[in-house]
Amino acid sequence: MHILVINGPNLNMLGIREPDIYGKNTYADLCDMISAKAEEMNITVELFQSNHEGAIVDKIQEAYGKADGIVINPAAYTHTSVAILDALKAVAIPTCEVHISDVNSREEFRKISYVGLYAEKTFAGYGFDSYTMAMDYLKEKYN
Ligand code: CA2
Repeated sequence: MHILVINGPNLNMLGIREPDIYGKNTYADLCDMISAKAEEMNITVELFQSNHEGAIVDKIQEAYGKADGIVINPAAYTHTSVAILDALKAVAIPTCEVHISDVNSREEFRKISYVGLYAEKTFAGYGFDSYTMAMDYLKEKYN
């Protein structure tokens, strides 16, 4: 099984600011944790982070026929991007949406998720564990 993990804008800044919301660990720590989890699960994983909406759309399109699952934290694009939603629908790869923080207990605008209209499951508010929970879910259902 091969899973593509996509992280959206500003998540490369993890650990640098707003530790009260996103924790003290860095993006590199997140990548290490996901890679270790993939090894333990005996699956392969590709990690991708971009601050650019179009680059995320390109990456989703490239996954067509290659990835068995997508774990995506679209970050701010969660709440705005019809383009990312359409790309996910186009490739029709099983997808989980993840968030580090509990988006439903923050500002009103964070309660709206375009990606969530396609994702079959959302894990939000579990810190970095949201990612490993999504990986477990996809493996259990699709491997
Ligand atoms: O909780 C999440 O994972 C979010 O996707 C994070 C996004 C936010 O826009 C979503 O509503 C919820 C923001 C990511 C920005 O990350 C930063 C990390 C360090 C310093 C500043 C921002």
